[in-house]
Amino acid sequence: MVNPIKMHRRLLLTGAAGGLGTALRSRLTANCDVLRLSDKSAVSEAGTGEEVVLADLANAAEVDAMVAGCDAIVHLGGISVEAPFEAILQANILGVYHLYEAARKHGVKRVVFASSNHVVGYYKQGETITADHPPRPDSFYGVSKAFGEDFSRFYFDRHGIETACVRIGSSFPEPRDRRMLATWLSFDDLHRLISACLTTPVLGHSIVFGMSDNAVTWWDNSRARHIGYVPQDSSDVFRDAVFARTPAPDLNDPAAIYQGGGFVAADPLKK
Ligand code: NAI
Ligand code: 15L
Repeated sequence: MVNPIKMHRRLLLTGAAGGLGTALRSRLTANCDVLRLSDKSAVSEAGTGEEVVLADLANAAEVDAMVAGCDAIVHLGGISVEAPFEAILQANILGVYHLYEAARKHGVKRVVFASSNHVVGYYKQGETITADHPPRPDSFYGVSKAFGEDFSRFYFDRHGIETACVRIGSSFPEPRDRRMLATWLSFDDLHRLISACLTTPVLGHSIVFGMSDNAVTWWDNSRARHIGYVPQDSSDVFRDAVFARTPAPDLNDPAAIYQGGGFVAADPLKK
């Protein structure tokens, strides 16, 4: 249970029809007076304190209308897995440009950007990295999230729009495999983290790893203490069950070698 400070009049949630959008929808109404839900796909009817403005992120005019009137943005929308480059280009690269241009025009000053652990997916599972380690994307998808991180840094330096780039690990109801014991982020911790990003007095341009308080981790969040995120959940309660239902990893398999897991082998260029 999260009890966030309500600081925003109208908060935009993109990707509202997706897995995390659906999980956050009920939670984020506590963060604002009006939660504006947006997606390319249909979003179920607005309830109390909600409104729906559909938009394709690849369409600048639709994105402009989606952002108008909002005072902060939680940007989850876009392609969330590996895909052909053209599709990634439209949703994740052009989409980020359209979103930040609309934010600039409409005076939005704070964005929470759903980045991904796949920005650094080619680090090995035996390493611990911080936000200062250079990106090592493992996919076109990971490259698009690295672009979003750089683009938001540019719009912070040039236009003063603060952004938290949340490199989400694996946010699902439960960890699905042994890798996710290290990368898991509960929905409540995701909400805690986003609430912290929305309310910390000075956010600047920050990169934070989106993970719960898991005993095994590859990511060091010490560079993000100013955000004030304190995870309350842990994958550890699922550990025995995950070990019991999954085989021991083949240590020669790239999916077991690299932090990005299966994304390092998902190559849309291979026939
Ligand atoms: P999802 O695929 O369930 O949801 C993404 C939503 O974006 C979908 O509803 C889709 O319709 C919408 N979308 C796609 N292209 C669009 C476009 N051109 N215009 C407007 N909307 C569009 O993904 P999920 O799991 O909810 O993830 C949300 C965000 O968090 C994504 O940006 C993803 O990359 C990121 N993320 C999620 C992780 C997870 O573990 N669930 C891990 C790391 C990052
Ligand atoms: C992601 O970036 C994906 O959006 C999500 O579907 C998961 O696969 C997650 O990373 C992960 O690495 O487990």
